[in-house]
Amino acid sequence: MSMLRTVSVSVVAVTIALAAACTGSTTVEPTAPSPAPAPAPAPPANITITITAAGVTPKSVTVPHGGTITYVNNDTVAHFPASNPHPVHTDCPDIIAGSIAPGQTKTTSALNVARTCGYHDHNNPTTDALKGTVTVQ
Ligand SMILES: [Cu+2]
Repeated sequence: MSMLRTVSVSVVAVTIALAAACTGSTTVEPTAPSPAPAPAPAPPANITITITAAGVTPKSVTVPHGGTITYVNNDTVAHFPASNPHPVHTDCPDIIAGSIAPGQTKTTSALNVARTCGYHDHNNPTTDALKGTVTVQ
């Protein structure tokens, strides 16, 4: 009798221990997976290209899909950024905003075709400082 009681108590104790272990395992949260590194922030949707007597800055820009370019003419003469090739400007006509008077700015329409385009100043088509590259993502 006493032996049976000991066995029964042991079984109960083991059952409680297993239940506790089981319960314990459910309360331990699995280690959360490390969050993926944040992607690089997208470039701003509007990119500014500044034109001075020294040339265009920056020489190379990247525009997100649907973004625009604003040309700022800080020179004392008109400039006319235009897609290559001169004089027909057929590569990327959407990056053309027209002739820009001194002190004025002009903004393109939304650029929706992913490609890389060279441009030049249509008024000074051989001036390297006024040439640049636009990449539309
Ligand atoms: Cu031209």
